[in-house]
Amino acid sequence: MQSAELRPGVVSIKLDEPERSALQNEANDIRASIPRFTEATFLDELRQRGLILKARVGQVTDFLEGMSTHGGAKVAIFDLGPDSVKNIGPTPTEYKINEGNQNIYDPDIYRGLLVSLVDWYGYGYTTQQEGVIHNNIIPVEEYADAIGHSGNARYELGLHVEDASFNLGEGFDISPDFLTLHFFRNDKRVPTILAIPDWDQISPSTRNLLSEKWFFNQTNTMQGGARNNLGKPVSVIYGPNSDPWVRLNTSRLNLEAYEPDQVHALNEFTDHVNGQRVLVGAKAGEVVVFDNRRVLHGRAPYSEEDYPKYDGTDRWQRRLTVSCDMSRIKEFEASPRVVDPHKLLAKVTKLQ
Ligand SMILES: O=C(O)CCC(=O)C(=O)O
Ligand SMILES: [Fe+2]
Repeated sequence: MQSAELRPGVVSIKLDEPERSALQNEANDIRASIPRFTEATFLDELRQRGLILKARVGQVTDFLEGMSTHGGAKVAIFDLGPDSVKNIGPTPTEYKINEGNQNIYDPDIYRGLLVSLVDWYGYGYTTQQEGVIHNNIIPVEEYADAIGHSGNARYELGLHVEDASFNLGEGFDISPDFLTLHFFRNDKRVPTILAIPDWDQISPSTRNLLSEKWFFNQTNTMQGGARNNLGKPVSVIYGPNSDPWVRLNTSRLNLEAYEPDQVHALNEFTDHVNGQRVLVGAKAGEVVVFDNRRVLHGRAPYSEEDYPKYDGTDRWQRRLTVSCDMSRIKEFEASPRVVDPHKLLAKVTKLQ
């Protein structure tokens, strides 16, 4: 593979021909059997194949293993080429999964193989998009004006780490380690926003305060909103001291609930990360992989000329959230690879 560091922590990757054809051969081999899979058994099958394939794409595997430690690259943009997203059909205009639609598209094979190289476990939520595992991130007319909803188009999707409110600490965490955003279509190159905190620029008092457990993340609208809040206070900053981890959704801070010094700390951190924003306008065939502990993300508003048409040609991103540790997730599953946040709530409640 060829890699280039676009800026600190952000790497772009192009596969070499042998790597590309190793993936392609695997994809060709499995394509015809897709109709007999569910999303979960499809990913199980790719997991088996990935564990064998990794010897043939050693460099890619090593790179992803580095990311897996949460100590390597923070963002990787894999260019799988336009051929990897051929024949995908029109961009959906709503989340509804029709009867008989298994919600598996050919290109899902490539991303599924990539995550399988390092045994990342793809999963979904009962509370999101009717419990599918691969989420369609698309503009949806009904949500065009909904703040904090990834289906919106009018407003920026504020910086967040995914499912911050479902991360309540060790043993109580169903939030993803990594996000994998596979771009099926993005002709206008509507950008994803990424932000990596620069900890040297955060004041020590803010860092200290955000490391204490008093903050309640609000569940985002796509996960059912307030009715799925779990009500256990957390620290915004956690993990290693040298390169801390974050759980925060900056678009739902609920500042009224906190003391002035806490509000100040939240504002300082939010202002900082907003200043760190980098725009990545991924193109069809690219998979953007990023660390959901060390990187915040969002999406720019659609400009007037890029505004969605809802006619099958709009931006289409398929997201798979993954965990490096499947046992952390399995404990809360309602069905294979689909977690139920209410099971997490039950565990929290039992403890109180
Ligand atoms: O649409 C994007 O680029 C990012 C949306 C988002 O927040 C997500 O997929 O989790
Ligand atoms: Fe997100």
